[in-house]
Amino acid sequence: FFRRPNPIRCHIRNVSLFGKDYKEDHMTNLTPRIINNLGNHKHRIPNHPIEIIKNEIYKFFDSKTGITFAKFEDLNPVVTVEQNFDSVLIPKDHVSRDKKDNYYINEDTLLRAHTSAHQVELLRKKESTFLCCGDVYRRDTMDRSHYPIFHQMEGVRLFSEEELGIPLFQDRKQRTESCQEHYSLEAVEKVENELKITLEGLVKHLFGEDVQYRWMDEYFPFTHPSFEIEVFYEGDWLEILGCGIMEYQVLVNGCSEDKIGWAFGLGLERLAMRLFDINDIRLFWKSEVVLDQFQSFNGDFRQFKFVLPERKIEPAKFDLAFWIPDGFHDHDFYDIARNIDVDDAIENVELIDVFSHPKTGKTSHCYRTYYRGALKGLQFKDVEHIDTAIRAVLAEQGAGLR
Ligand code: FA5
Ligand code: MG
Repeated sequence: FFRRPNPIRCHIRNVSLFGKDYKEDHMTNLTPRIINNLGNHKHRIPNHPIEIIKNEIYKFFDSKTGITFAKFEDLNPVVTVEQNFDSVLIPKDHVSRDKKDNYYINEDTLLRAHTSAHQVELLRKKESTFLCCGDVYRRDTMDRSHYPIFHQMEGVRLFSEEELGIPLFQDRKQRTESCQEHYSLEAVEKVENELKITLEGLVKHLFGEDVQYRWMDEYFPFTHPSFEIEVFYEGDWLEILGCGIMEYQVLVNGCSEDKIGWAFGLGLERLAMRLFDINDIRLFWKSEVVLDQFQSFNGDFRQFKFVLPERKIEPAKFDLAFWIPDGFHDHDFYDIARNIDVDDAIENVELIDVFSHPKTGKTSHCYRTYYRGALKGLQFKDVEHIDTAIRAVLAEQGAGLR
């Protein structure tokens, strides 16, 4: 399966991944485009900006926190539904399980959508203080800060009653906004404080003491309370990580029911974009150019300047309107486009019009696709064949082109 994907077949049948065979079923939506890039993890390519950020985070945790974090960065991205969702308490009917958002290999197996998929498995191995880094996969929108494959770093730290020096547990009957029902308020305050000091330290370590950042309240099924950190970038707030006090049930699942802990998950591309001013996420996949420039990186973030490729031509725009087949979602369109656009000619896609016909009840979508390479501008003639191939796949899938 390392041949170029056939642009017409949009998803796979039976497939072998890392030496294991998987059967197709009604959930299968993994595409050749993704399969061909599977395991192509940037966090392990020397001098790649993603690897540089990873090492810098390791360096921070090794030198500034005073304790040792075990490191995992080679865990299989093929995970079970149980690992990705159930083990971290994501409810059966939760939207994040949706086929439109994930690459399913079949109903039991998918490509991990977050590194949190490994929390419980590592806890069960008696790891209590660890960093876990990996490539993650999501069917998402197409624009300059979203890519179907990106990299996350997970951090977990557990504390025993002995380490914390105060009682961990108290039956509080009900949870409140700031505390789960099982833990004492003092223990939660102490761990939350430790988490915040650690992550603020990391943000300042990466971006400098005067970085503009803010804490936001969040919700995750596997932490409570939960927070996010955003940093200021290009005139706006950019979300870089989610975190919180681990749900007690996750610790129970991980056979660590006598402890309390914090966890975080951060996006390495987002950090690298902000740090090196890499304003187009596709650039991380242009290894030749990126590695060439990072050859001269000497470890000094404040001095290093990434030179963005100049693209003189404006994006070429194509509009495409069609009656959608049953159950069609905009993420399906992006994935059809991505599967054909193997060289990343598409900069972004916008759903610009949705219209329901009052008589037939049919719904029409209109997408505007902007073609411009991450390295160079593209002309109509360079990309026309992609537009044609997208139309062919849509027609094959029962879309009524307008
Ligand atoms: C999660 O994935 C949680 N597992 C994080 C977490 C771990 C919370 C542990 C609590 C405890 P979220 O979907 O928000 O959360 O993604 C985390 C980070 O990944 C985001 O803050 C962002 O930096 C990055 N990210 C998310 N989607 C994309 C994408 N499509 N492209 C690039 N980066 C992304
Ligand atoms: Mg988020």
